[in-house]
Amino acid sequence: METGLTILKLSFCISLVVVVACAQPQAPAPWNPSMGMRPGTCDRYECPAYTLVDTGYGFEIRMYDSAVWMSTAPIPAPSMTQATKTGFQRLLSYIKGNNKSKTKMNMTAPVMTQATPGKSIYTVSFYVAKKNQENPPRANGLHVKQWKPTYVAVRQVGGYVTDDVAKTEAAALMTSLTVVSNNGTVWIGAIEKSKGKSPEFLIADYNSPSTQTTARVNEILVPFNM
Ligand SMILES: *[C@@H]1O[C@H](CO)[C@@H](O)[C@H](O)[C@H]1NC(C)=O
Ligand SMILES: *[C@@H]1O[C@H](CO)[C@@H](O)[C@H](O)[C@H]1NC(C)=O
Ligand SMILES: CC(=O)N[C@H]1CO[C@H](CO)[C@@H](O)[C@@H]1O
Repeated sequence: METGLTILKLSFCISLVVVVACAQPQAPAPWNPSMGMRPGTCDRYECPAYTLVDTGYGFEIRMYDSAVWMSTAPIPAPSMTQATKTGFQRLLSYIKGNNKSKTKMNMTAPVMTQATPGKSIYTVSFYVAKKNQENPPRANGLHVKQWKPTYVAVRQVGGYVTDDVAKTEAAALMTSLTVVSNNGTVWIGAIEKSKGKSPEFLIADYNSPSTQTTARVNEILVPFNM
């Protein structure tokens, strides 16, 4: 009887433990847990420079150098993928010389898309090649954005990033940042503190439209201040 009760108590405890364990936030397994996969496009095109600050399971913390980016005006679109395509066409035309000084510029990567929370409006940006950083040609409908050195939490994602994938992966990135990193830091605190000052997240697309699904490298970026 006594033993029976103990077993009952024990199994009750075990099921409690299981319930508690299940209630913990669980990030989907990262596509690339080791991270640090250099997108192939960065061998052909100039990519913005950064310093790797820290790594952890499914994330990287980078410090991007100060740089000039070119951004579209907000684009209303039915989806992020559509907005990225539309924005990319505008920026491509810009670097091909459709600008006020008719300057041709080198292609760069990635194309960054920023969603406006709760709205189907997106901003698409492009890193300006080093040669044109000092004096980026102006163009109708495009804005020059000077980025200060910025901390960014990054998660790499394969395939095509739809709005739903972006939301799931951004949430997974946040969950992964609640865990101690390789250098012993828990980064989520700094990120939550700078919420509101930085955009929620950006999607970096490194692929040309013809890149096979399996070879596509995208990144979810969450900028933050320290
Ligand atoms: C593109 O980059 C190459 C190599 O850095 C450079 O020689 C060339 O002048 C650049 N072209 C333009 C249009 O900026
Ligand atoms: C981890 O890296 C960050 C950024 O360089 C640094 O601020 C922090 O002190 C490091 N933490 C440890 C425990 O080394
Ligand atoms: C998009 C844009 O601003 N295009 C301009 C590029 O430069 C030419 C020539 O000056 C202008 O006609 C375009 O309006």
